[in-house]
Amino acid sequence: VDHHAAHGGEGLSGPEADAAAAEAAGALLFTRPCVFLRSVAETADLPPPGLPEVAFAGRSNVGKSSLLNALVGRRDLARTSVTPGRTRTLNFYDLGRRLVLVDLPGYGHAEASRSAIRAWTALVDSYLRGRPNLRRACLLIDARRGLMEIDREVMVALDAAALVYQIVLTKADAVKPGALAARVEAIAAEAARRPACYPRLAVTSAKDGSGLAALRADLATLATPDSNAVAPGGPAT
Ligand SMILES: Nc1nc2c(ncn2[C@@H]2O[C@H](COP(=O)(O)OP(=O)(O)OP(=O)(O)O)[C@@H](O)[C@H]2O)c(=O)[nH]1
Ligand SMILES: [Mg+2]
Repeated sequence: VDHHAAHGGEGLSGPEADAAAAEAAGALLFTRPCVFLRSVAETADLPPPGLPEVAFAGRSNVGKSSLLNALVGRRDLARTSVTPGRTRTLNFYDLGRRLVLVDLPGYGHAEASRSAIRAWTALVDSYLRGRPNLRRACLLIDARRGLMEIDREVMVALDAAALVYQIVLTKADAVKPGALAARVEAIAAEAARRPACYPRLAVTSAKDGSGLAALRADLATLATPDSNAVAPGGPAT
């Protein structure tokens, strides 16, 4: 669609202009420096609640760390691996002092021991349920597989915690467009029946960058306002 032709050369208007403005705000936020804050293996070590937080949850190997890196445009901020279960701690990253991104350890790792599963559940559960500044969980789903039983169990737990969560499909590059569209439709229908599930599905690829601008725009709405834009008592230095 040629937006300029459609609107008499006056540029975007209406929903398209809103979407473009939201993506610009998202792009601005996500180009700000992202720095590692801390790794947490025990509930007692959680940082005191401060800035709004967004957590990235999902099955082991779904692409949580890769997505986080892709969102902030860094190759190696969050550690990724071909070995499932690589991320074993909650890893906190400060994005421009406006939003904290939290990389969670994956669940559903086939080789995980019972005690490891219990430890995951206890730590992640207490974080997800007891975090007043946690604004949203991104629930990552592998586009090649779709929702699995364990994902549904997590959705039930998130619904019970009344924590808003957003489904983010990962690895969209690895699925043919027709199959991807069908998968999105099926998951959206299921998501619509979940009380705490955010209605907008994100369809992303850390590999080719698709869907990242829209997700950045969504997440930017949760950040604290830009403190450099309006500083009481004069501009920040
Ligand atoms: N094709 C494709 N592969 C991806 C994409 N994102 C991640 N991967 C691959 O998926 C594997 C797991 O990625 P990670 O980002 O480490 O996954 P994770 O969810 O953080 O894994 P854990 O920390 O073990 O729970 C790696 O081999 C990545 O290269 C993507 O968008 N497309
Ligand atoms: Mg990881």
